[in-house]
Amino acid sequence: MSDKKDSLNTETAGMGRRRFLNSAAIVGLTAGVAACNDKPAAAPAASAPAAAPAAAHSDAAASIHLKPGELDTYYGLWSGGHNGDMRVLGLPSGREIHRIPCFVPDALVGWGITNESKAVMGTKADGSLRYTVADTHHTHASYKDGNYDGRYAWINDKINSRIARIRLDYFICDKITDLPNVQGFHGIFPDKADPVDPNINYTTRVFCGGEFGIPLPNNGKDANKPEAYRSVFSCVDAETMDVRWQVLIDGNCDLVATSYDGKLAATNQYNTENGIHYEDMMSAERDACLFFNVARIEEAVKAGKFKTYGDSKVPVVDGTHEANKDAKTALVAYVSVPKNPHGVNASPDGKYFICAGKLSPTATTIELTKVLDWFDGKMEKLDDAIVAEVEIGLGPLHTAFDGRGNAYTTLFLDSQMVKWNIEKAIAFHKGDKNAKYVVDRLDVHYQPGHVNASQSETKAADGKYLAVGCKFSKDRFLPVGPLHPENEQLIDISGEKMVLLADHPVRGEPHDFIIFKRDLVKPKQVYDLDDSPLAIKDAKESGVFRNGKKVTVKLTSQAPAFSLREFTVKKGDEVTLILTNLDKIEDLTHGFALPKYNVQFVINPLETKSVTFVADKPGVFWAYCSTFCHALHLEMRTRMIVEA
Ligand code: K7E
Ligand code: CUA
Ligand code: CA
Repeated sequence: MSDKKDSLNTETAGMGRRRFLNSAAIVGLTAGVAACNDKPAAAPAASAPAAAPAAAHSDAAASIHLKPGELDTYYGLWSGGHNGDMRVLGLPSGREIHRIPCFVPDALVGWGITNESKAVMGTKADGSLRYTVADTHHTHASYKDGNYDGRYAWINDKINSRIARIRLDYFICDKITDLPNVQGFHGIFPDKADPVDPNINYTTRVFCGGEFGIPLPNNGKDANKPEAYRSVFSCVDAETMDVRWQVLIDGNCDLVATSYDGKLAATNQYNTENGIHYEDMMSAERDACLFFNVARIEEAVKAGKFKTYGDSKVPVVDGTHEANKDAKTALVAYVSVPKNPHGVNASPDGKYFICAGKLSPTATTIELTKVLDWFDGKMEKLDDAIVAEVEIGLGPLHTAFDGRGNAYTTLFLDSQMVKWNIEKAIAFHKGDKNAKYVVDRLDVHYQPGHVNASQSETKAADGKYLAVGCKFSKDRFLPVGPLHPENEQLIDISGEKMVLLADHPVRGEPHDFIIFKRDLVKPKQVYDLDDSPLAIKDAKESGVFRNGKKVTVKLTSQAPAFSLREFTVKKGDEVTLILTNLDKIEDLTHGFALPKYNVQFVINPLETKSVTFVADKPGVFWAYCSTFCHALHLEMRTRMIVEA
């Protein structure tokens, strides 16, 4: 296919070197793997398209350069990778507007410093943080009527198996939950409706895929028994953030998708083999996409048909092959898909899940009504739910949609985006060999992983912009030493052909993101005093309040002064300082920085925060406002005096 592919390139510079690298990578990845050595020659390429017209390119490019003062039309919520936060972008400009700290401390807002943030993050008995590293991959937001409703977003931490919730009214993280029985928590997806109650047409559950098998319970006893290593699929309550239930499966979970009717959730699986080493994990020709029957699982939990492991009280139902042979009672269906698949994505028309092949050059399209037919005993062979399994290129990973029947899949090894038509792929699979399902190919730079389009995973997919997370940037930016940024590329998908619009460098390693219309969220810009039970509602309530060795300092801020000019404590006191910002004007944020005590945080209008520390160093300490707020900002200080 390479020759045909070359005719589609709009940029050819560097192509030879890249193709050389790719072939080397393929040889490494596919040694002894017949399925992958089959060049996807049968894949019909788009009919000899010319390079994108220059005029179209410059028009589209112009639309992403906003004039000063112009606002973007879309929000993007981006995984912050190892920074453990969520990035908020404006699109199409690609400007980063905000970062929401979740799993890792943040020096600007005092995340991991204030008592409130430590309560969310979790502390050890001595008050220190449990974890200060993270690896966020996947982020998704809550739904109503098949579109985002602006309530919540969620993001995972793969390292420590935690899920964080972000409130989209204040753009802050308000809860973090540990998943028990899980290591390598990877994919997340909220449900979009309740499987039983038709009145619940919004998100009430978040499903989480556990990627690494571990001995259950993981108590050091079965480390050398491969058969004891298991993975579970988890359901978290969207409101309480408690883990409702888990499903023990054969093989592993990777990424997650949910149906629009709430009946099905799915995870792709690359380690059907339950292998411990990578050679074991790629020994089988096919793996699976697992479908969870949500209503049946919840009935089984209600009926008490579950186990628990170790200290965890979370009910775990049996989703293994052995226990799920009878379709009429099965909780889980194992649909066979080619070798080590990656992403699973739900098409915006609600009909299909698409599982990308990764080590197979294919995308598998699974029709959801057929999976339900199997559960209902109306269709005998589960694999008949596969309505297309077509070759699209090398290393397919993730898929986005334009709402016009087209899918856009990243090809990691080919360093390309491929646009393909789902109904034509189904026709081709059925035997219509003239069905040209590949619509377009576009080189990206380089090795793309995640992809998402504006409104892609909603019923309101609008097919305007596509963002691609490229894992390697190589020569696309000024060199900055050995650690390269990644390259996020923006592509115009409003026409038949994809048009590359922009490169954006990004610090590693974001993985997933969503893009939605700006009017779907209505952020508040000022807190409410009642948001905190500790709020000091009147500056006159300020003061130092002693209870033995425990001292509470109550302080308010109003530009350009703190309510106390100074406060005195004694060496050895445990000091809890509570600060309310009584300024109620939008954007009037103050900071509180206390030298030598490792205290720094910001307080937004009408926000209250607190910190607790032991006054172990005698002396005078100038606490100052650390956020420029007023012409007298530098003068905005208070003195902490610690008596020896
Ligand atoms: Cu493909 Cu974590 Cu979604 Cu990365 S996973 S790319
Ligand atoms: Cu208050 Cu600067
Ligand atoms: Ca495998």
